[in-house]
Amino acid sequence: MSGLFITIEGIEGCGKSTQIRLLKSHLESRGRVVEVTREPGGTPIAEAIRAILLDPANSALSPTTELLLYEAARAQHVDERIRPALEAGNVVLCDRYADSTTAYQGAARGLPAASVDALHTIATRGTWPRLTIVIDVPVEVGLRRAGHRGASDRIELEPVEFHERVRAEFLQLAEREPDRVKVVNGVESENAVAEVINCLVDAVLEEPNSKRTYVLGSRRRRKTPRGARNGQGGQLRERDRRRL
Ligand code: T5A
Repeated sequence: MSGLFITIEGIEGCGKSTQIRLLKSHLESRGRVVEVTREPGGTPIAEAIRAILLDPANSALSPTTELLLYEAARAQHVDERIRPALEAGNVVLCDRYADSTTAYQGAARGLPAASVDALHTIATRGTWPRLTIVIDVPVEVGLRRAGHRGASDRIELEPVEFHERVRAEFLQLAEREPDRVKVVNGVESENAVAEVINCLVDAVLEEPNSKRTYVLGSRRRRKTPRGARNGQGGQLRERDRRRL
């Protein structure tokens, strides 16, 4: 694949959509064809799954069902939209991707990391971003910004501690995969945040094509041992990965 896959992550209201809009213009000014998409969603089927996932009326959704629905939406999105765009040589800017599942369903809901990773392998078919930008803001800032938009969705209604666990996991992801995951301070002004992101993206654009897409089996692994979060999870994960 010759395209460039970039994902933007962070807690609710951190400024992802705003920065994706600005980054799209920056990339287009450099002559790149850019496809903007989001998760959950990005295709009609995945958007239909999104409606189920975010509807506050679906409070009975079990954590396992939630996990499987996010991954099902992702599988459709990868096959129908992300891989074709990358194969066409485009830049794909995706508002959230598999790291969100690791943070929300894994760390915050407490589902086993081994199961989450195994489902990532199936849903992404090894399609991983070259660059993931985590826009970091304190939870109260993110929720306040998100709150200005009006009615909260099902996940925004989770308690503050849930969002703190999400934020902590995004920061840990950056420590575990420093080459792929970069943290940007989202409390700065929109333009100041955009400037930092543009620099990070420009650095990747200057790399040779061969470095640009990530395959799960070759992701640069964590400094901290697997299973640090979930006890036996580390061993299970390695077993699962070998089997898949
Ligand atoms: N989810 C998702 C999972 O649980 N598992 C998964 O696997 C996946 C993929 C998706 C939900 O699903 C969950 C996570 C989410 O809860 P969503 O509608 O996509 O839902 O919600 P969010 O991703 O949280 O998107 P938001 O629209 O809430 O936030 P954004 O895009 O981060 O923020 P943005 O850019 O819309 O900005 C929010 C407000 O802040 C202002 C903007 O103008 C806007 O008003 N703002 C700033 N203000 C001051 N300074 C800045 N630097 C600012 N940047 C933006």
